[in-house]
Amino acid sequence: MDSHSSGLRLVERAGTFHDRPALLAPEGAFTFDDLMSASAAVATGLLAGRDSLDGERICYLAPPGWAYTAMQWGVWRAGGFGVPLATSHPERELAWVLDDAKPEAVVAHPSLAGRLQDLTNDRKIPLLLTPALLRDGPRAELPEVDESDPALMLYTSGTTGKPKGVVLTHANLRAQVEALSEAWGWTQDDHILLHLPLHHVHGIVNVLTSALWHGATCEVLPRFRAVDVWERLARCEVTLYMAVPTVYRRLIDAWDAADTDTREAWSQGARACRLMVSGSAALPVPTLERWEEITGHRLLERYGMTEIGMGLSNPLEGARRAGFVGTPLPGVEARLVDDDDLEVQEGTPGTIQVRGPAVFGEYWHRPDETAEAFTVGGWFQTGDQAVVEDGAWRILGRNSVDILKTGGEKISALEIEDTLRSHPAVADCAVVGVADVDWGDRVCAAVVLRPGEITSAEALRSFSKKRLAPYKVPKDVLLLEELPRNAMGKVTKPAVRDLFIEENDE
Ligand code: MCA
Ligand code: AMP
Repeated sequence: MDSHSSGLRLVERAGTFHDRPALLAPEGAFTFDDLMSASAAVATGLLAGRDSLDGERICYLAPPGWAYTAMQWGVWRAGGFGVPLATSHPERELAWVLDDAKPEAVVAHPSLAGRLQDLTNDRKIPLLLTPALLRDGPRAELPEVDESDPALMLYTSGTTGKPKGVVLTHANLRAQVEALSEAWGWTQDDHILLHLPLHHVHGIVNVLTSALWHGATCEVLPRFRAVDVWERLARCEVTLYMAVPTVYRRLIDAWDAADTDTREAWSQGARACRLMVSGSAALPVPTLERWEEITGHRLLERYGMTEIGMGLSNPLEGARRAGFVGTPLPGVEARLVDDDDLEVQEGTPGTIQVRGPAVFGEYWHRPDETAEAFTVGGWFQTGDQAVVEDGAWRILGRNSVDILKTGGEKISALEIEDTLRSHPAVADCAVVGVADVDWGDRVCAAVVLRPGEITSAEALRSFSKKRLAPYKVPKDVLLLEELPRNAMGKVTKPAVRDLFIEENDE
């Protein structure tokens, strides 16, 4: 019998689900008892004789699945502060997180450890491997963990260039999960499919943690492939599905490309689900409509953010209005304000502010940015604009042109510009998001070269690829003589965007 760490409601609940299936992962099938046992082993290994990790950061890098989950829970049960690393990130991005989070140890799955070897050596951080931590052996007494302690650090892009760490406590995570529990009707009998990256709230909280909180089953795919998702749905076991609009678009394309019998089997499988959710970026109405045609499901669109978890959601029962994200979830206070921070009336656009137990407390070691993010009364300023019409919220866009959303990934145009400017041939550049049916915002860069320098769009893309997460790499690069500027000499981003639209129209 494990010594269940108490204090964490998530872990206490898991202790009551015993031999119910928790994860169907690429590594095999695992019950809640397995998860309790493996996470206790991980916690014991991380503690190495100490009473508690006392909020020390532990970074972990593992493919989505069993080792990842056992690691996350092990860090929590040892009193640690988990920092999931992104499997898609090149060394430069991983280095940024290590230097910012300053973990006491990094844990890696053997298949990914090579990426961290030099980084951890240079920084003298111990690099541990998942099999060693998962090994069976005597278990330590695990600490009491306070729910106000930090649980997860998730990196998010802001207007200030480099990503910053959002500190979410166990209490924040619990509030985020509880807000969705009733709203989306979770039960033990749910079976959810997971292929979203596990360094974001969407995959970690809405899918993985919510499933485990409810004693439901989470089936993890090694990566997203449209055909794999359809084939899993076609088995009629999945009850819940959540994804970003780009994924629904890809699923529609795969369905359109399939033969009649396959289409029928796939659609039938999708119809067996009880709920399908879209979020992380605006769901185009044509995608919503086409999905409804082929599966009978009217997608439930909701609005969230790393700093707040989920804020607004269409209803489980009742009308889901196309183009709208519903109303505040239970436990979430939300309002719309004008530039003077005064609440606006229904029908008037404003900036969304959110308050409540799910909202984060701080950006890691960034007191100034934390203070700027909140306004009088403890309201978090999301930077998103919306309007309420007939009681439902409609997202209008962001206050900043420099924050883009591509395939559900939030990125900073300024960070990409800084990277391009570090290329010796680049004199100046401007990165913009151009509306795109597949990606939402298509990342495009207009670049002016230094006099006499020669390079190609492809060379600049591969330069970026070595330094940035793949989703930040500009899809289109336009070499220009000069950037469009206003009378003050400032680059006019809407004019840059128009250049790409003209280019595509040709
Ligand atoms: C991959 N690529 C991308 C993206 N993903 N480019 C732009 N935007 C992206 N998001 C690049 C690849 O590196 C590759 O580049 C090319 O695009 C095609 O790759 P492909 O294999 O087709 O892509 P994929 O690996 O299938 O990924 C597409 C994806 C993925 C499945 C849509 O991006 C994804 O899972 N997105 C979800 C992200 C997410 O969970 N966001 C939630 C955060 P090349 O051809 O040059 O090699 S938001 C959040 O958590 C809040 C709280 C919320 O509200 O939910
Ligand atoms: P992230 O920082 O990655 O958590 O992304 C959060 C941002 O995604 C929000 O601030 C919104 O701009 C955007 N977002 C999330 N859900 C939606 C949605 N349903 N419609 C439009 N934008 C959304």
